[in-house]
Amino acid sequence: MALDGGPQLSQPVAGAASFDRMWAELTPVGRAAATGGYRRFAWTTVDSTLREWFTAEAGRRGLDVVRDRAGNQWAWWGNPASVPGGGVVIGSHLDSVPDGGAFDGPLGVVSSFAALDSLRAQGFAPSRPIAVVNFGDEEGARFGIACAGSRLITGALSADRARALRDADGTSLADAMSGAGFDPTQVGADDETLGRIGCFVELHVEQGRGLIDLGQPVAVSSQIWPHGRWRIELPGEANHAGTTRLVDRHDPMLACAELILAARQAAQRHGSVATMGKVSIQPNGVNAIASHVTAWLDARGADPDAVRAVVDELAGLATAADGSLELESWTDSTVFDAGLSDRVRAVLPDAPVLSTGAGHDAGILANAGVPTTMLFVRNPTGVSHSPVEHAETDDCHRGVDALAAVVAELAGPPATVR
Ligand code: HGY
Ligand code: MN
Ligand code: MN
Repeated sequence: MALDGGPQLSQPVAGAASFDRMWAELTPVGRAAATGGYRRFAWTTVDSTLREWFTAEAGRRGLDVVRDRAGNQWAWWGNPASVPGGGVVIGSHLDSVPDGGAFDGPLGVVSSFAALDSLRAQGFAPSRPIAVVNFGDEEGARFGIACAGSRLITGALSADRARALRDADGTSLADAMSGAGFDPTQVGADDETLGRIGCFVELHVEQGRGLIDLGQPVAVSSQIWPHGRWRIELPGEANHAGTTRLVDRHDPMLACAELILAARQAAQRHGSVATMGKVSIQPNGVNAIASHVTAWLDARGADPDAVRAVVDELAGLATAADGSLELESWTDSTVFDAGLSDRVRAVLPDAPVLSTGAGHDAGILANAGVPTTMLFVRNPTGVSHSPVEHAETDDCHRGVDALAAVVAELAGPPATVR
């Protein structure tokens, strides 16, 4: 179903055919037949397949692939050390949340390779190096820290803390990296890599209804809401579900239930959003009172003080239940680079400007001082982090066209007339 609105494609996007080929190749990787959702977790065999795919696509285009100190992959067209000020970087991530959608992340990486194909088909010769990046572990689905790859190279996540992170099976990030053939002893902040980035433009599927309600296929992003993750520990006392008197029970599930409801009510009152989508119950038996509950809070909002007010309320409840609430990651409000966004908007005059409540590697880089902005591609469902997430093929092609036009503007020969 082609959606109306937005610039009609003047001619078939040269990158459309390569987009469609790459998309078809990626679609089965890490997809669960039962739900149609994806499980593309960091440093797993699925992740290795995706990284090998990335390297192969770069090789098809004669791009030099390098890995940085977090294992993020950079496919360069041109030598990034050849010009002062660094190159134009596009790309996104390939990993997913549990049972995630097909587009969150991969749309940005595939569109980036296709945009380069489009430009080359038009005979474009860049005056600045261009890179396509695959940021590893953006979702933090396995080890719990979102944007781990970009946080590591910017120093927002320390190497020691990262290496010690453990997944649900107790496997450390360091061991998972080693198992995937990446040496964890080299992990750390990577100023050399950051110094190669002149600007970063991340194309991403929209994770909301902005574009569908505006009848446009592509938007430029202005900012990312402040957002964070907190871990809540609730102790209890294991006992028999049938023989233990109610008065004798210390059941942490009661406090957990109270916190889950309180998160929604506090968010409502403070004009924020919050959910607790992940809960780990020990020993997790039907006929056993839980001995311990660990729950994770995700809270966000346009106003960081309002988000903090929500978290403070929940911290009080956790403490009252003899538990704890600890910050796992926080990203300040991110306003994208005005000058870069203006240049992008000059190239895409019909594109509306949207803020987002979704976190991205673009936000981590922006907060590290890298000139950054984002493009969003229409998602007619408005749903994300779900197999329902979608983008129409025509809109994906329009996204490729838009990204190619942006790269031509940013990496093309200096305009003769400004
Ligand atoms: O959680 C987020 O907003 C992003 O999808 N990592
Ligand atoms: Mn996501
Ligand atoms: Mn994403």
